[in-house]
Amino acid sequence: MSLSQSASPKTKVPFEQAYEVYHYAESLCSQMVRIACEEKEIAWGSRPIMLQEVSKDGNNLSEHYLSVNPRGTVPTLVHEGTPVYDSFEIIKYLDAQNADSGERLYPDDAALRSGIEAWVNETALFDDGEFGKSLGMAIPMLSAPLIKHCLKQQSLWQIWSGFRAHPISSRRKGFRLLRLFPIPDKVIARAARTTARALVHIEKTLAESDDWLLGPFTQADVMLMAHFHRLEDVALGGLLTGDTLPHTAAYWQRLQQRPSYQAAVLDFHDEAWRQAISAVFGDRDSPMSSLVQSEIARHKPS
Ligand SMILES: N[C@@H](CCC(=O)N[C@@H](CS)C(=O)NCC(=O)O)C(=O)O
Repeated sequence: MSLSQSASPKTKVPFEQAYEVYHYAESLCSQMVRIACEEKEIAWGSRPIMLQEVSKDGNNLSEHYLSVNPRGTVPTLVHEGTPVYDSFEIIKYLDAQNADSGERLYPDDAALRSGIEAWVNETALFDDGEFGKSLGMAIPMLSAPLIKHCLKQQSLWQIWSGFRAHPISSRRKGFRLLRLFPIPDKVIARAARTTARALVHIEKTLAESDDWLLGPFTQADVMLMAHFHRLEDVALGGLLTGDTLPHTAAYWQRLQQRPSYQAAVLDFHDEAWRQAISAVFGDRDSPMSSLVQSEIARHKPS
């Protein structure tokens, strides 16, 4: 089974700048690609997209955007008219095309590449992946209460018709179910356990490197920067401060100090998403916080 559509033949799309990114301000995968552009010091044209699950005015399933990305997901990189899909592939593509500019995010060194690949597998959001299995497939589940809140701002009719054309059948169904029914506890609990295990793995890895995840700053750090930001959005940011995971807490501080965090993440806020965060969590910790904490305690080396 192919987890990526990057290998499919692509039709050229109109373009004005060499690099254009179709993206949604608050999407995890869009953040990853914007961070990579900043780290690579690449000038890019912004093509903002609104997601149907965030607003009734969403245009990711419009005829126009489906002609750019037939799966209707963001981000898409368009390089001189050629679309490139999947954030984790886009980052490698940007790095290969601009090897001499900015940070080397996916260096030639074979050992480093295999380390990066393992972290890409852990942190990527695969279109057809199993939700809850890895950090990349768990974080969207932890975000589900925010998406549910946004979906509830839309009428049942808007949901029904809005998602009718979603090219990914599991999402066509999933967004409608999320609008109608409570999120099953066991789904969220699995995501919380996976997140805890991944954080302990990150902590152990950092204990040996104490700089970036694999030594030099790479694609793995780009992807984690976006995930950690999302943990804050879902009121689990407390896991990244204090003494629970000290190496991870210090690493998160270092990540936030990189100019790319400001330029590619903090500078791209969307009102509907921010409003969902304050409506769902306010100033409270996530109800998942204690479960994640106890799982961390179970897996953490004493
Ligand atoms: N494999 C893709 C996943 C992209 C993806 O699922 N993006 C989300 C936002 S983070 C999206 O577009 N959601 C809209 C939808 O599924 O309708 C990637 O890595 O870029």
